[in-house]
Amino acid sequence: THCILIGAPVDSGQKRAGCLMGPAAYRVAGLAQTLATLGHGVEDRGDVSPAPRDPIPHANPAVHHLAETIGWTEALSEAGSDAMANGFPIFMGGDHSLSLGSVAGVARHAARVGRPLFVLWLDAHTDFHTPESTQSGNLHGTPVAYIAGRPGFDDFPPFPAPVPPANICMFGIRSVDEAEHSALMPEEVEINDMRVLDERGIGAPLREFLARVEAENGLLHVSLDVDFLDPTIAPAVGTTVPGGTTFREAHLVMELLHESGLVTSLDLVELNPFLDDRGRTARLMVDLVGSLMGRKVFDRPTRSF
Ligand code: DIR
Ligand code: MN
Ligand code: MN
Ligand code: MN
Repeated sequence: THCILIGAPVDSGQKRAGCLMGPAAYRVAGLAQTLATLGHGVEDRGDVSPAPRDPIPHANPAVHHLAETIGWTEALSEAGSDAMANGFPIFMGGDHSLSLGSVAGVARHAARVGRPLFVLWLDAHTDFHTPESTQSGNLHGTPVAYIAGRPGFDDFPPFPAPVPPANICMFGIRSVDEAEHSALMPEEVEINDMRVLDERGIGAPLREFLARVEAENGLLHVSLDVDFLDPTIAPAVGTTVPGGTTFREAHLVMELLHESGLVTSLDLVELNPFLDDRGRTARLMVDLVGSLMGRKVFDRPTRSF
């Protein structure tokens, strides 16, 4: 696989400074070397840097950094769409507002090649707010709503070919705001919250989703938020929520994704290296990418999902 690293040092989607150091931390933790060792080509396109813009006010006074976030969305959509034409983009964040742009770019490519897009959202949160419904005003809580084509993003470029909610699957969910909950209830988004993982394990529901992606010849974008992981193994994130996935659950997800051969793009988001403990969260994220891209202990038949 030709891996294209795209630095997205986005820090404007939330209020705790530090995510802008994420791309540097992934480089220091050896992301490129990990991919090369697995036999992949690696092209680091450096960090995206949108032009500065004048502030835009919003009817919801809590919303902050709206213009800056729109700038990132446009720049990352362009970078993502270009990279999809040449290889496998890995967006190194940056907070989760970067996915407004990364997934928009991937969706433009999917429309271009005439294939349906599926999105796997690995997160403690559903990120289903609109700029109107968010109480924190943190736009990192909004990308899934944008991707699904919810109204309320009038200041943003229209999302290209919105992803049908039934093509969006979430794992790790354990923190949902009331407005997100009521907006999600009537939608067909597949929400595997932590209770589902407790009852069924993570492998069975993931296999079911992958079978749907394969049956429809879909492209699959994976968005991995650090807070998907339990804070005891991944402390470097501003929004820790107890009761997250374990080391082995997370690696199993990545191994099954590799065996499926279906993943076509990846976001690594919300790493705040300023909060890390001797780089261990950055290293864990890089190791998870290693599993996603084919590292294994013993060979198993591929397509065993
Ligand atoms: C919360 C937190 N739902 C908000 N969202 C986070 O501020 O909208 N997403 N942390 O990753
Ligand atoms: Mn272009
Ligand atoms: Mn998130
Ligand atoms: Mn989260």
